Amino acid sequence: MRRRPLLRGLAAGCAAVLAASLAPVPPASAANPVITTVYTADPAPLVVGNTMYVYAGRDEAPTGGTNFVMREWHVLSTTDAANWTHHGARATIGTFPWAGADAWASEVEYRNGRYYWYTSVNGNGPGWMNIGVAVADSPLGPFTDAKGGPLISDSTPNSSPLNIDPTVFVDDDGQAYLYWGGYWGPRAVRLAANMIDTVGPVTTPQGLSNFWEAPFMFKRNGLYYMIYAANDTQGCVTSSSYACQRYATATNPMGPWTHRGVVLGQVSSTTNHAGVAQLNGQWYMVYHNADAPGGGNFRRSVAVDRMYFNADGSIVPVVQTRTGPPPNPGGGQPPAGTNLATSATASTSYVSPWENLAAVNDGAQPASSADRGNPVYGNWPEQGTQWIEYRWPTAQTIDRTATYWFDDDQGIDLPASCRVQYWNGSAYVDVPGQSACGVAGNSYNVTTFGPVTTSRLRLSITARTGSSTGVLEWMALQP
Ligand code: FUB
Repeated sequence: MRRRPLLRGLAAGCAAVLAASLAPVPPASAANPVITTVYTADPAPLVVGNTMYVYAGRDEAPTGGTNFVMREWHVLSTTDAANWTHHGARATIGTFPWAGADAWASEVEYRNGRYYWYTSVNGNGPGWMNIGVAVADSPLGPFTDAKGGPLISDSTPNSSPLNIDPTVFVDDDGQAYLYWGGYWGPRAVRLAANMIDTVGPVTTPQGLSNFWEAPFMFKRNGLYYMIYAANDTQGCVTSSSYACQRYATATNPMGPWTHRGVVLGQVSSTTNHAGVAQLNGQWYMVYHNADAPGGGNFRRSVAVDRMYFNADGSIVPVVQTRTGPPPNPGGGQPPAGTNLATSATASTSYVSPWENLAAVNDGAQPASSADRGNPVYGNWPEQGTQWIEYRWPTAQTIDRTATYWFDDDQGIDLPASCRVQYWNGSAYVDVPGQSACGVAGNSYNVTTFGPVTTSRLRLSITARTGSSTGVLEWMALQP
């Protein structure tokens, strides 16, 4: 097995197990690194509603240390990508009775009401690093060992030269995939529905050019993305002791992958480990560096910055900042007034069978246009102009509506345009004098007009070319 200086400091023998500290620390101010009270590394984000949780290992190496000293996995969270709460250690080596050292990179994935924390950890048995899995009913735990032994170990057929850095992705059809690996050895396998067993052979994914370690998988607009650490000097890093993040895309979750370039350049620590998530409608990369006071290669800290996509799905290389992103609270407050929509009967030109028309007037408060925390209305795969409509048993007087659009970043996009209409006794016509029918995401779009008295109000929605549309909430307000 080849080793390079980057990982020469192995914390073998670190059997001390620290009790998890469950007391949250008050929000830190917006800046990179996001917290400086402890050193944190290998961040993996998970968005639940309008909260981004980041699962990270804790670096405990002393000043000048040349080995990893890692015994705990911590949780950080934010609702705006700028202000962070440190929730302390939520899992430790002691969470896995069969393990003894090296709480290396991890990731949490949600499935069927449970949160599965996949970890790199050194077992007490033969071999070196393993993938373990703990489970909890909440993103903050308490987490307990889900399996009683490693999910992946050196004895797993075709395992990686270094079994570390798990990334788990659950696709829309419910199939889960595990990728992991180090020492240039990426590996992939399907997971069973229970999330703690593998199904089928371990494969070696193709196309992850210059893969070194630290894969992270996500999906956007139907395309699968894998970011991963590479350490080549062909456009990646100045010295192969360091690493960058390259990325590849695929139309199948098991690959083959097409390498697309560097997405995060060299950072101030030798290791480079990152994850990607969308919060309140905006994309972010979390990664680590050595920028905290007293920081170093074994005293790393988590940072966050915005991530942008080009129209062709390629990623604009992330710009590392010391300020971090501006606050993105998302949501937006609904306009004041009596919402007559909640007493109306809704109908539509089309609703996808797996979506729910009742979403439009259920009174739920969206966290963002991507929020699936409450029912959503969508009309995929229909395109062109679609409509939703309210009817009341008796005429109502209305002078404004407020629309919160749904945008799943896949087949459903923000619309090109919309109009508010009412039934004039023989046809639907535009409500006269209406202000612009807004199509912004992540907020309520208020359309005002002179009071109209009607028992039938319609929102006519015209999609962007090639897309369908959706609505999280459509309010009809009394003057
Ligand atoms: O933090 C320990 C190891 O360093 C991780 O597992 C790797 O990804 C690298 O960041």
